[in-house]
Amino acid sequence: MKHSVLTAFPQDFLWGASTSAFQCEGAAAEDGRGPIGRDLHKPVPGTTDFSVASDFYHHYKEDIALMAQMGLKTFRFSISWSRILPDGTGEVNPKGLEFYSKVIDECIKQGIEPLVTMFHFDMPAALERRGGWGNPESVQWFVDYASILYKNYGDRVKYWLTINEQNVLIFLAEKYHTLVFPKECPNVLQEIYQQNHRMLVAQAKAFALCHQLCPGAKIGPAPNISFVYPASCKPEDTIAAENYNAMRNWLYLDVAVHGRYNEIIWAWLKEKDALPVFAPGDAEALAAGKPDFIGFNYYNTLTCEEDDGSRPLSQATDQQTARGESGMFRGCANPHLKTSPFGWEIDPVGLRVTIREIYARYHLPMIITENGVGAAEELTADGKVHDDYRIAYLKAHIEQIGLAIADGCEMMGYCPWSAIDLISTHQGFKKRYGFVYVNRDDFDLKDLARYPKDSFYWYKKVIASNGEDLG
Ligand code: BGP
Repeated sequence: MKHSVLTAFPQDFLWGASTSAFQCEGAAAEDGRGPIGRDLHKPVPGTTDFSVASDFYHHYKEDIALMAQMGLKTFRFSISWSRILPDGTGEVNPKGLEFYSKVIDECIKQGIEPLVTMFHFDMPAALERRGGWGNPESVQWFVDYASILYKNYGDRVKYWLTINEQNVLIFLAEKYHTLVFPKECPNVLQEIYQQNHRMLVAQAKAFALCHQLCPGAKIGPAPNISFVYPASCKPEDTIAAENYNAMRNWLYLDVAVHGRYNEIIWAWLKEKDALPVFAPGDAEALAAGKPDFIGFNYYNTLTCEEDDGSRPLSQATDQQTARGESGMFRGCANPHLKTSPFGWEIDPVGLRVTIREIYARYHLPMIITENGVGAAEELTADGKVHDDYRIAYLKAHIEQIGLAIADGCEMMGYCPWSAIDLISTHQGFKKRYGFVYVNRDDFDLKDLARYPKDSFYWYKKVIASNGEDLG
């Protein structure tokens, strides 16, 4: 649809930016924080560990002041479960509680709405030792943790997100061990989807508890949604794309919003003898916990074709690369799209497609909780970073959000990844996303000084004009 007049961004649109605790805080062993699983494993060769990260723990005031200078209306950050509960359950760490209280207060003082993710890829090591999401008690662990957050911060935090990219945890589980597997695991697929089920139940209970303990607050999920295109108009390719969409995207949102499983995935799991087993009360919990909005991370779309068994299936190398599933779909490259320096396809129009599709399916307001481009960057001699490619990337995506709003979709906000430079999930500090350069490398901590990049000043203008001036 071509629009002759574009609808303006809503006046209360939440222009923001995102980070996550383990990727930016550092202070890994400070003030009583318990280790997370990653702290105990060797980092990917050639990349830093997570002990110092961007040292947000000690720079939070300066960082939030920079965010305020940029004009951010919201800051999406995550709380480290093991900073609040070093053992994952039981004794609360007062210093941990205090840290996030100070971060929240600082945001509010600077006129920035905190948008809090409860769990972003950082399961406490103590809980991993007890089996992680493989332990049936994990549902209650998460609910108890959520309850502590609501009771301590619910007076100030109006927007909550439950689990970051649960779908990524699931589809990378076997390859990257994003879940903990029991020693004896005869049916790996069933185990993965059983753990997935526990997370979904935990999330639904966290939705309900939020509404009970924090009246007026709003809560949503935060999956990574990559709409899947069929490689051609061959009908079988469309079936494959529907399968892939169901498995990667809709399974998570169908349960979160409607409290029931996606039928395509249910049928596939049944055929594989991998259906999750419901504990007593699970069905009721899924039906009772409802989100107020949908948060989703968007980096690109994916493309696939029919898997007719004639060629090997593509393997996912990371969260944004198309993969294959025997008899369901075979991921392939999209010849119409360019890729980022780190190999991810770039598809701004796909964001509009994704927004329209999510809205058609769920009719809830949406906030984009991550979107951005990673690049290797260097400071110039005069302390600048000329990230024109980031400006071009974000501009193209914001234009598409504007078009989706004109299409009638309800958008609450946009939080690019990331507010400041931080450590990539598996490519270290050399893959930077921030509006603010953090002066360190993978193995040289330098002075950790902050330098606004060109994109910082550009985004400031975008926000000041409420999305009218995209430069
Ligand atoms: C998302 C994660 C983030 C973030 C981002 C960029 O999947 O939620 O934590 O890291 O991707 O990915 P990467 O760091 O792998 O480049």
